[in-house]
Order: sequence, then structure tokens, then C-alpha cells
Amino acid sequence: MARKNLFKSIAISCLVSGILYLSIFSCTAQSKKTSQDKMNVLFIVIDDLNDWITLYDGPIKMPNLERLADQGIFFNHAYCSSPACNPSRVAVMTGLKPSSTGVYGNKTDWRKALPDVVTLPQHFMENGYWTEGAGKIFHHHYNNAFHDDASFHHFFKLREDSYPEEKLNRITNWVGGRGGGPTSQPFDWGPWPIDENQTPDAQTVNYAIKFLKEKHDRPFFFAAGIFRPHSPWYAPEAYFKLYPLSNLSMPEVLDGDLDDLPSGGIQILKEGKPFIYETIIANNQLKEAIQAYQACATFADKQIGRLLDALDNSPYKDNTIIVLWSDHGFHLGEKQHWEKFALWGKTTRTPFIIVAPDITKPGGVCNTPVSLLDIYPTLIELCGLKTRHELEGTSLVPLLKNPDEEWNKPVIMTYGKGNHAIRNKRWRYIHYSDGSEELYDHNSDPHEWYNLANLPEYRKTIEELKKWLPEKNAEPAADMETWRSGFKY
Ligand SMILES: [Ca+2]
Repeated sequence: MARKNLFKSIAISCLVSGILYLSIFSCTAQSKKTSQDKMNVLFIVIDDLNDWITLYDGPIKMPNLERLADQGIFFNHAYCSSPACNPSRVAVMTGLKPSSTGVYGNKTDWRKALPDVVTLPQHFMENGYWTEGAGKIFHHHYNNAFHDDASFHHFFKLREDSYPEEKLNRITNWVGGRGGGPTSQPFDWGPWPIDENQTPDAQTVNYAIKFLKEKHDRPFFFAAGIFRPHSPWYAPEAYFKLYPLSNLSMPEVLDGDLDDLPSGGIQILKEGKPFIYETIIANNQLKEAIQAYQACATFADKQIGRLLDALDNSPYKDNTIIVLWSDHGFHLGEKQHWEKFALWGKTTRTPFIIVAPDITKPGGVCNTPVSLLDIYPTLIELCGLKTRHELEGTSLVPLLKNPDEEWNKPVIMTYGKGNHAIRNKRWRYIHYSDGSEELYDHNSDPHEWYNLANLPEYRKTIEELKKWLPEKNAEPAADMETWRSGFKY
């Protein structure tokens, strides 16, 4: 009996110490998981970068974007929610569609329209993260007027470009001042300045590098906004030398491409900036302008490379998720259009890469069309944050784990009230507010040259695609009161 009791007592004591050991062990493991092991986020935004880059076999050299893509998943068909800085960025940062919020334009006072919305960095903040950033994250115009103080514990605002005393492209007379017409400062290009460190982007990245060198006692969400290749197209001369005019790649343009555009498409073109393209051609400067865009994109890549080097050399190398995206694409004469502000592929397709340690496999490519609206819910899932039910995107984690995962949701793009594009694996369907339509078959027409919408044999395809049009078309939210210029960019 005594012997039995002894065994019993030994068994109990073993059990207790086992439980104790297990609970101490699991406590340690748990506390480790909730603090040190929480993933950081490095969130990199580029401005006006289109798909004419080496990542998609285009001519613009972007070795650092290729290097980043090699580490994780490159979304080969990612599209913005709206082809302009402010509405695209607001959609990413709020996780809400322009057609739901009424934030359609570059002048819209998004924060006034959405005072209670919790932005992506705010949600990280509410989940115990330190949020910090530098450069252009929200639309920056007029002293960073669209920036959101509530989203960051600390922020290094985008520095102003320095300008030469006279315009380098010599297009029309120099009138000084900001604005966006052909006589303004932003409508200029050329080798400038000599010292790379004077550029706003180098200063943004210098700040980010300093942040990555510091010790942080809680997980961070750091946003770095690279301004180039947004105009003015200034970059140091070395970047221009990479693209000699004598051997310059030029965009493919089809004569008469606009002949099959419907009324809605023609209206959007008119409201864009046709005078810019016309002025460039009238001044015989098309090649120089396109060279400058290429130089500025490679310059942006260089700055991103400096940032990636800094992360690689930091203690955060293995516990940081990297997300890189551009706010929208850019036309350089394709479809006889200049800049953004349209619903075609060239202005809505954006580079988009996610590197998530332990989730993404190196060198993955996802060919499924996805939306930048999906970034917010994806980061929630990757970082284990609380769910937000109001978000309108879909977490891409299944595609990060398996880029070939079955995915039937097309992407919706919106520009102005009631104008939408729907993109699935094969088709781009555009529906304008006046009811006019375009349809392009990407199996045979990657440039979107041949509008099929009026051919009866495609009616059934259109009816299927139309089902994805947003049910709600919010009234446009009010513009920022302090807006002082009639020009949008
Ligand atoms: Ca056409």
C-alpha cells in the first residue's frame, strides 16, 4: 500500500512538474511569439511607375525590383483601384473602393469625407505596432495637405524638389511657380541635380535607413514613399546615360487606335491632359521625355535598392514582411494618351510584390489579376491582426502560399463616378457612366487596340462581366477647401 502510495506520489509529482515545465515552456514560447516574433512590415510605395519595366520584360532597368521579386511573389497582373494618386492611395490605405467612399479625384478631401475610417497603419497602431513613415504615402500635394497625422506615430514628410534656374527642356517660356501646365516646374525633365543626396527620394530613403539601424522594442510598420518616376523628371545624369537617345525604346502606338473609342472614353481623354502630349510632340521632345521617364524609374529603383540593402543588413531581415506597389501606371503615348487618368491597362496595371518570410517561396509569379485593395486584408492575415469586416478587398494569403490557387474574383477599377473597368484573366471590360462600353481580349490584344464591345458575338461575355460592376456609386466627396490650383495631378 505504502509502495503504491509512493508510486502515486512520484506520479503526481512528475505530473505536476511536467505541467509546470510545460506551462513555463509554453509561457516563454507564447511571450516570445507576442512580442519579438511578431512580423514587422516594410511598406514601399512608388509613384507613377507603369509596367514598361524589366520585371515584365520591358526596357526600363529595375534590377532591385527584380531582386525583390526573386525573394517572394510578384503579382504579374495587379491593378490599382483608381488611376490617380489620391483615390488609389486612399483605397489601399482604407481598404475601401472609390465607388463606396466617393473619393474619386486628386482634390478630394478624403479624411474629411471619412473621419472615422481606420487606415491600414492606424490598424497596426491599434494592434500594438509602432507606425512610422517617410516620403509620399498619401497624396502629397501642397505641403503634404493630404497626409494623415493619425496614421503614424512619427513621419518624415516628402521633401520638395530643387529646381534649376531655368527649365531644362526649354518648352515654352519659364514662368516659375508650381502647377502642371507645360510652362510649370513639374513639366520639366533632364539631368538634375548633380548630387543624388539632394533628391527628395534619397532623403526619404536616408531616413528609412536610419530607422532600420535603430533598435525597436515593439514590432513596426514602416512606410517608405518613393516619389519618382513622378514628374518633374529630374535624375542625376548617370541615369540618363543608361538610355541613349540613339537607341531608345519607344512605346508601341497604333495609328487610328482611338477610332473605335465610345463617347465615355473620348470624354475621359478630353478631361485628361491631351495638351501635354500635344505640346511634347509640337516641341519635338517625345524621345527626350520618354528617356527622362526611363531614367527616373531606374533612379527610383536605385533608391529602393539602398532601402533593401539596409533591411538585409539589419536585425529585421528575417522577421519583416515587404510589400511594394505603385499607385497606378502611366501612359507615354500608348493609345495616344499621356499620364494616368484613364481605365486602360497601361494606367491601371502596377508592379506589386510581397515577400513574407516562411509564407512566400522565392521567385514565385502569380498571373491571377489582383487588386491593390487586397493589401489591407492580406497584411491583417499575415500579421495576425484583428479582422476588420468593413474592408472590401480579399486577403491574398492563399495566392502567396500557392500562386496557382483557383481564384475567380476579377479586379474592379474606377475613375470618377460611374466609370468602371473589370479585368479578369482574359478580358478588360470598361463601362462608362453614359452607358458606353469597351471590351478587349487579352488573349489576342495585349495592347487593348481593338474594342470588341459593339460586336454582337461578345454580348454574352459583356453581360457576364457586367455582373461585377459595383452596385453603389457614391456621390463625389467634396474637394479640399484649400486647393489653390485648377490643375490635377
Ligand atoms: Ca482602338
